[in-house]
Amino acid sequence: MSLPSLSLLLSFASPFANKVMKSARYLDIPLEYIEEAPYDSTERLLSANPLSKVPALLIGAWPDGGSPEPQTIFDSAVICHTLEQLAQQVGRSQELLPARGPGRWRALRDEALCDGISEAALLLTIEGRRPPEQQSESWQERWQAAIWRGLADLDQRQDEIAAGAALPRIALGAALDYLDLRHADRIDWRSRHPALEALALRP
Ligand SMILES: N[C@@H](CCC(=O)N[C@@H](CS)C(=O)NCC(=O)O)C(=O)O
Repeated sequence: MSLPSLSLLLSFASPFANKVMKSARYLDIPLEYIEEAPYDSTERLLSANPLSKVPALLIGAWPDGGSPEPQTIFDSAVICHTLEQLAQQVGRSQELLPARGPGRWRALRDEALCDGISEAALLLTIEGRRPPEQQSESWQERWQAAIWRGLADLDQRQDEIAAGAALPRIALGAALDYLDLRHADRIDWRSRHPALEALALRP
């Protein structure tokens, strides 16, 4: 069995797209990248995701025919879980998450935690682009506090996470990359949580 054609609509700055790109590399699945500016809401993006968000995955034709119709998948968690299933179907041995049981639930929780850090960091970016007089100090403090609590929680459980599944560590790598890209001035995570560098997976 071979893989269908796989195209990822993405913005290279998006932490969620970064997570999907890293996961695909980890699974050794080739993706075609199609750059989209999500805030332009192009027809192509809207037909893939009515929410106008990246990343979105276009699953095209299967080379051997007789397989499912082309379809689009979002959001990043669903895309990563789908890529893992495709990888298994073609006999790849790498695993993003345990198949079932408490190990899977813990990994999904920690994927959500790292995605939540990325989401709070994204909200900080968007807020920072509003005119200064419209920016809310209290929301920015709340998002920053959520980021710091999330990072501290991962740091405290570093042994458990290091011994666990790949996907939360990939999602952490994407979140930390995004913090460096957009918020290096105010979120110096390396000083407070130096152990996170080695915990993050960046295939
Ligand atoms: N939960 C989604 C979040 C995706 C997301 O928020 N993407 C941002 C870019 S980083 C976006 O496309 N925003 C456009 C918008 O909100 O209109 C995921 O994991 O894929």
